Amino acid sequence: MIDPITLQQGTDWRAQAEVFDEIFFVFLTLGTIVGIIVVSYTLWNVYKYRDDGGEPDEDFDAPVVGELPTGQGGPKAKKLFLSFGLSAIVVISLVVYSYGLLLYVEDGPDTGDEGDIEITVEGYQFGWEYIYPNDHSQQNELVVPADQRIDLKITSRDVWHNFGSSDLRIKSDAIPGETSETWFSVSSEEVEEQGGEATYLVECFELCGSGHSAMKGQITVVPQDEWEEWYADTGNDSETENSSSVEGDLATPNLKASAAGGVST
Ligand SMILES: [Cu+2]
Repeated sequence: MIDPITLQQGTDWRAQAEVFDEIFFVFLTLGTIVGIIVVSYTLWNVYKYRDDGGEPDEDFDAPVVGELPTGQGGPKAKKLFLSFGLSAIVVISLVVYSYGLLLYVEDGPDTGDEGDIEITVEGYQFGWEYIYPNDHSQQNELVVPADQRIDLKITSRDVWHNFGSSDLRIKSDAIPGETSETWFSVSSEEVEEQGGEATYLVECFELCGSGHSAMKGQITVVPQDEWEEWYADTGNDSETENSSSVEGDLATPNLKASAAGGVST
């Protein structure tokens, strides 16, 4: 289980990973509770109404086709409405609750004056190219600052791919001619915890050809000041490598390699 990634302590930013883990936990807990109640009640009835070999009870109010079950002596259909009512309350609350959280996942946190960083991700057979706002582009390793909202515009230059990172709980289609969007953010606390550089595996989640399983990349999150220094250096590089090989790119996925002009092949 991956630790939840908390964001910007003191603000109401939450990482997608944290939101999805919470939804998962709530559904798992409720599902377990409802499951235990239903199975226990069923077993209890199986025992209560077992065939004990005796004569059938004349007064037994058996259900009749086309009529609401009355229950034994109680008001009409009391149990039926009780179970329908309870299920409706549980289901409707879950829908409202999840919908609210998923709207947040869609829109992302409000960045205020801070702004966000918009990066274009282009999938190709077989790798990822990241294009920064200053037109700097590099293959397979995406270097971003901590405590900042990163917006990804994802597309493809050949076939359908799907850009995703399980750790960050992000995943989005990469389709030629179309752009899909997602965002993520990693806190500086998390970066510190991972020793000054937080790394997350990127994978392709759409079978896209023979190199699909090797179509891996990496998201590297570094402290703000370190990133700014690195980013300033990328401004004057005009190279756009068009390597189609993943090999070697991931061998040295560290900041120093990228600072020297993109991860080279
Ligand atoms: Cu792919």
